[in-house]
Amino acid sequence: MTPKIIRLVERIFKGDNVSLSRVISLVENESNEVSEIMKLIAPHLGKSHCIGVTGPPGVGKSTLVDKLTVLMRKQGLKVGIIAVDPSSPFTGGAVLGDRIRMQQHYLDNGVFIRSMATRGSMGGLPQATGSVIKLLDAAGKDIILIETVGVGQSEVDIMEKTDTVLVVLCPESGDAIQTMKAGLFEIADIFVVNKSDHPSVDNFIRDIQAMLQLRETSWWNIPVLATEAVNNIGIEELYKQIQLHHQALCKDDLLLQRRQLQRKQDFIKTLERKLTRKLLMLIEQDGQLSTYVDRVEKGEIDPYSAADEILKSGKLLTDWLRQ
Ligand SMILES: Nc1nc2c(ncn2[C@@H]2O[C@H](COP(=O)(O)OP(=O)(O)OP(=O)(O)O)[C@@H](O)[C@H]2O)c(=O)[nH]1
Ligand SMILES: [Mg+2]
Repeated sequence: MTPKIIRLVERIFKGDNVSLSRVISLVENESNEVSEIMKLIAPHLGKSHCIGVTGPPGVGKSTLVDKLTVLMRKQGLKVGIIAVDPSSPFTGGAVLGDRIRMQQHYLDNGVFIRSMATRGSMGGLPQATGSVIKLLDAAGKDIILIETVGVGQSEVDIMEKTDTVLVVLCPESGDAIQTMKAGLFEIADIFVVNKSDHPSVDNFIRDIQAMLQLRETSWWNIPVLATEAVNNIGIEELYKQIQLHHQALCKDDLLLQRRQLQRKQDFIKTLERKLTRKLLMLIEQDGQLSTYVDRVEKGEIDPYSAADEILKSGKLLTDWLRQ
């Protein structure tokens, strides 16, 4: 272990947000120190309550995160916010009003805000998201809020990485059926119908409740809550439900099971990433392997037979992996 890295990680444990920012950048840039950092923080994980806030663009996710943060800070909780969205007000890309609204949190040492771009992640969450959550957890944040725009692959990702998922909709965001199609229905622990000042809010809520009744009952009754985030209406009830969900998770050991599953998936994905990187490197360097690539390119052998031959030749594979 490098003393410099050990010192940096120790500063994170003490709650130093500047060091935390630096390490997050290292992780985002896939720097060589990342493995060492992740090893050092591993024994300190699992304390934060991680909340995903997802939904279509413009439904009021950032406004909700802002208002929830105010309540959490009133309780003295340390809050980490990850905004996976380049146009979010957290990144400064949005209209002036939003930026002014967030400024109170920027001045508050108990709130750490970080934005991440979705580039290169094939529609899912950025690859570093899981590691950034861990860093915030190790830094002693009681609550981690992750705002993502609910489109495509990110739904599954957010469910795998968080404890409680809020799906935020608004009556303007299309009908409830559309939401179900978008894959948002399966992942919600709590439905938030924001912009409840909209005239068709009651119908919208009824539609969602009707669809929820078709689902099998489980250990948790998914609430459908109306909020008007911009005017701070319904936020306390929402926070109460978030806490109830967390308590229910803890009571039945479900949180433990969810964490175990997360660790398993994390391990498999890390291994997969490392093996892929190694394989790509070997294809460049190893004569025998690049011959296979050549033959596949020329159509002399089909990709499946080539892959099978390589895998069957156990010795070749172990030699390669050892390199
Ligand atoms: N009428 C009304 N407007 C709201 C409400 N909540 C938020 N807004 C407004 O809706 C707009 C979008 O809010 P954001 O919080 O930025 O929405 P978002 O979901 O984070 O948007 P993206 O991050 O761009 O997907 C802003 O102008 C808010 O002021 C509400 O309850 N009622
Ligand atoms: Mg936003």
